[in-house]
Amino acid sequence: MSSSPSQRMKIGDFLLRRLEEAGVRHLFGVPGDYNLELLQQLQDTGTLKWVGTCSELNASYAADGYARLNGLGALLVTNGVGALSAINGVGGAYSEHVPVICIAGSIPLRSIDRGLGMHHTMADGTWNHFLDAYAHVTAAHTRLTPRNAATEIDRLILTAWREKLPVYMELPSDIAYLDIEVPIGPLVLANTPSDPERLRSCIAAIAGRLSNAKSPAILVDADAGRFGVASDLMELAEKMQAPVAVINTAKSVIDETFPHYLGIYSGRASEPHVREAIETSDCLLAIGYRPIEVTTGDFSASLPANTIHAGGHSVDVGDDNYQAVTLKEVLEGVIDATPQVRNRAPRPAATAVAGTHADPSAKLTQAVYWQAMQGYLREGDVLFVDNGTSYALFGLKFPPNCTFVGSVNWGSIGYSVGALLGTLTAAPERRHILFVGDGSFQVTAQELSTILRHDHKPVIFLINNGGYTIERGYLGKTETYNDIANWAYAALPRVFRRDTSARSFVVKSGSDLQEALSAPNDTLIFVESIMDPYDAPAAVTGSSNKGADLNYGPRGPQHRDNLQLRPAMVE
Ligand SMILES: Cc1ncc(C[n+]2csc(CCOP(=O)(O)OP(=O)(O)O)c2C)c(N)n1
Ligand SMILES: [Mg+2]
Repeated sequence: MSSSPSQRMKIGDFLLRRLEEAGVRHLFGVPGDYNLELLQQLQDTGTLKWVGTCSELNASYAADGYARLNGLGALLVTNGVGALSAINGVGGAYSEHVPVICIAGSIPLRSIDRGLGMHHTMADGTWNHFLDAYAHVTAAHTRLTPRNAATEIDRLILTAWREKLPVYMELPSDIAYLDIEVPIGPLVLANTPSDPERLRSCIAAIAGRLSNAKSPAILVDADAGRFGVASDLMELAEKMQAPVAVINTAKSVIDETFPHYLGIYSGRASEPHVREAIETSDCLLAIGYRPIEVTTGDFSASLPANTIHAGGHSVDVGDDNYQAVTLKEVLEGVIDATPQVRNRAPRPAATAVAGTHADPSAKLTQAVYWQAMQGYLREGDVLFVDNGTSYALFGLKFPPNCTFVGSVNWGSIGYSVGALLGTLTAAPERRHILFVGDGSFQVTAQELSTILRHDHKPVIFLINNGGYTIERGYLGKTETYNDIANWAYAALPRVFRRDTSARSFVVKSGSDLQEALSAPNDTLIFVESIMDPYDAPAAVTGSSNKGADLNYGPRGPQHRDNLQLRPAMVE
């Protein structure tokens, strides 16, 4: 035991106290007999607020959404059945770099010691299946015991926060009420400081290259947001008079009204002026860049060979690799060491895109829909996108201080509905807008009931196009496997809460949509828009078509007649 002052405390109480000290104010999840004792401690101590969800999958998405706005999120599940229901969402947090703490109330240590068979296990006398499963989707995992709890709880919370990755801990149900020796002082969320020499050398190497460059540029991935360096990057861009582009995963990390903001870089799928600025830069600084096919225009992205790659805890400059440096300290040092540039030649600008003019009484189209949505967005919105034609959201320009929430790398349909509960819980004072397709919504729809139960007031824009339109662009344009049941979506708020004040709209034309868009935001708004299954933004169908070539190869079925939804020839 260290010499720092200590006190006696119950393990469960200590866990809740540490979560609270780390800034976690809510816990999502589903009760089970192996975690009820911790829930009782939560109730008795009043530390965190419990937000019960309809499923552990939704709890994992909610904790992820919560962590995106709050810096850390947590969920509580029961042994096995709960843990495996949540593992998709925790895997998503791992893929998307979101610090989520998954706590599983697990079978008693007594049963492990005595080899007793228990429910919610494989009934095969083994105890490590779920711990082992989580080892693959977390930065750290542990089974708490009275001997390790005081150090392991801190290790896991700090690891999640420092790495911006999920962690998993099992709390055996017979130890939560046992007293152990714990530190009196609060948990401090801090990084270990950078190695001074490595930091100095790294800053000098980056600043030297940037200062000598004629056309420096910055390319931003999601880690810039996760590690809280967006404002540093804007300051650096301002000082260098250099353009900043993001990739899809980092939409809105850089304020889109910032004068040096270029747009989204995605290889050949980028606007020409964005592509040129990034690919011809003589010194590109890339932050946390993790390219995959859907963020690189199918691998057509091509960064200059001398690109500097900076991550949360290491930096690559030319032949040198710098360890034991933190991104924040590196950027602060680079800003200080970079001279203010005043006369950089302007970069080519974007060309304006013409709007669509349609008869307001005509059947609603995707083109009219997304044009109307551009006008609906306002400063400070939290904007969600799920998989599907709703990806058109990437093409909209966000007003200042908006936050984009999506799961571009992991791409699990339904994520957005659970995550919406999480962001609403973290920041109820903001306006939250969800763009979701009928197929994605059907996966996690029941969490709308929790959103209504807690009186949240998001705006939900659901596209009812009879199924999986984005998938029709891969394969099965007219096949029934891409069709889904036609729910009365707009009726759901009343199903999920009898006394709801929610405003529901079923929209079939441009004028219907305008009416829905003029509703005040004093309650939940649910807008179900009916659209044609074969109507999709060209960018979405184009990307699905290319995805099919990549997925199925030249001998795949995608080239057969009329098996793929293709971009409309004329818009
Ligand atoms: C958990 C999971 N299962 C399956 C998929 C495959 N998938 C990707 S998009 C999609 C359909 C989305 O349909 P919808 O939400 O209705 O969007 P639309 O394109 O019709 O607007 C499916 C099934 C997935 N991404 N995640
Ligand atoms: Mg659909």
